[in-house]
Amino acid sequence: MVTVVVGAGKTGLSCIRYFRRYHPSLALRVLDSREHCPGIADIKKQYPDIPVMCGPFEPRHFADAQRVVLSPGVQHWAEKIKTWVAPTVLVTGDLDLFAEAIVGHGIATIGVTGSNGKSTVTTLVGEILRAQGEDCLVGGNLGTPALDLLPAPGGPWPRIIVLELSSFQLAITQQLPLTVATILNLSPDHIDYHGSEAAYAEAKSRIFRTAGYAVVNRDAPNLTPYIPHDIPEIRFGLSSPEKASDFGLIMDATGDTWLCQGKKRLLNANILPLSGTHNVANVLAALALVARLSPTGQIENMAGAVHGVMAFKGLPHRCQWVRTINGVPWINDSKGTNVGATEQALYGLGKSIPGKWILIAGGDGKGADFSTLLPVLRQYVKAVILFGKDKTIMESVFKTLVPCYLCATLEEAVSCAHRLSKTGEGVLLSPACASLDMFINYEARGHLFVEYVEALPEK
Ligand code: UMA
Ligand code: ADP
Repeated sequence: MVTVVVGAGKTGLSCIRYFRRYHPSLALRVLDSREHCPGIADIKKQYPDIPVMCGPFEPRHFADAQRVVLSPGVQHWAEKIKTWVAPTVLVTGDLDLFAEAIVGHGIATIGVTGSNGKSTVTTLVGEILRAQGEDCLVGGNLGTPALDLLPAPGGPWPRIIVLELSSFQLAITQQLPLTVATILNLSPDHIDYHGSEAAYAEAKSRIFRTAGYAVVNRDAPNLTPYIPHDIPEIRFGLSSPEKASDFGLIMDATGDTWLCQGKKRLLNANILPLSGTHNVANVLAALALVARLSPTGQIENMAGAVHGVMAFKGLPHRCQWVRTINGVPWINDSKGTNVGATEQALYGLGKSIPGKWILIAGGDGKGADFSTLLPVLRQYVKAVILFGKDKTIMESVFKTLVPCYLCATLEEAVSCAHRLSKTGEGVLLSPACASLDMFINYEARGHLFVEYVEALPEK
């Protein structure tokens, strides 16, 4: 009998490492549906004894399976694979292995999902905890697979693990005990993958299935059906906190806005290093998650927490300033991979310049409804420059409202924006689309954008 690891990407590799360290006697097989899978060479070199098969999945690959572990990018195969194996065979994801491994080690876990802000909040929670002197690790969808956060057998365990969790990962996870969990927000994404907005939301809601506490965004009423009633919650939002345990904003008599828990002032909102109201929400969510880890539900070491928030200047490719040319700021928001993110980037940056923005967008739209961007385009955008697979779909939605320019490449889009821009305006790359039609990932897209912008002549 063999354990079948499906997917030879980062997750598949982390599963192999985990099995070799924790269950070295298990027989393994690795499958990947791609004929040319990027991870194969590494696996063959490091683990020459493990059979690896590339190409379409077939029932024979699973005939002798005793367990199947699916990577997030192939979780939609779960139902099909279940028909190929005996009913007793577990078909799960890497997070189920993680859940099994942490039993009895007394660690606290925080889970963060949502359509946007996951990486920012996950990283910020880690920064706050570390600034408070806590022993904590961060990973999951953020980049380091959850299993790679585990120590070698017999090694020291961290006290806290913070995981960014994607809808792909949650859809396949059966049981992940989280001390505190949150869905930050919910806007359409990955519709092509999950089939419908409801299926996407249902996958996200699985984060609460075995959670101890829920941190709830009170500004997101569309999340209400997905919040369980049987676990205690604390809430965050951009209005005044309703309860003493909740997080929110309160304006003082001098007009300063404060991040507060109940009526207790924590931080002045005007001095936060992260810009945009969406980032104020992200900081409130991170503080709420940290508070809920403690038995009192309060932030125990506020000085450490403030230090952590103030030291965090944001992650690359998220509304990151690149250069100012002739009074025109150029901003890289390559991580704006869905309409909700681009909408918030534009609302967040909108008023920061005297003129309007030139938006560079496009790529793989994942079946999204781009018309939700129309109100923010009307308010803040002078022109949209489109490139990538879904550029003509986007043009058909935007063209009655703003001038649209179609380009074959990102480089051409950057030149076009340079030509159109005037002092007082700004240029924002926030594609509202995935990058995979033209780039390896959003980071490669962001790096190229920065390279092209840095090469532009002064006007
Ligand atoms: N694939 C196949 N056949 C296979 C296996 C994978 O075609 O047999 C394809 C997938 O459809 C996908 C790509 O290969 O397009 C990568 O899939 P994967 O499951 O092998 O990915 P990993 O390399 O294991 O990386 C995954 C996450 N990727 C995805 O969910 C697609 C990474 O999140 C995550 O950092 C990593 O695990 C560690 O936990 C990236 C991501 O894009 C950042 N996530 C999506 C997002 O944030 O929107 C969900
Ligand atoms: P994720 O990991 O969920 O993709 P990130 O923290 O990487 O989220 O941020 C990606 C982009 O999403 C940012 O560049 C910004 O445009 C947008 N964004 C960040 N936080 C929020 C939020 N709380 N609400 C809406 N949009 C957000």
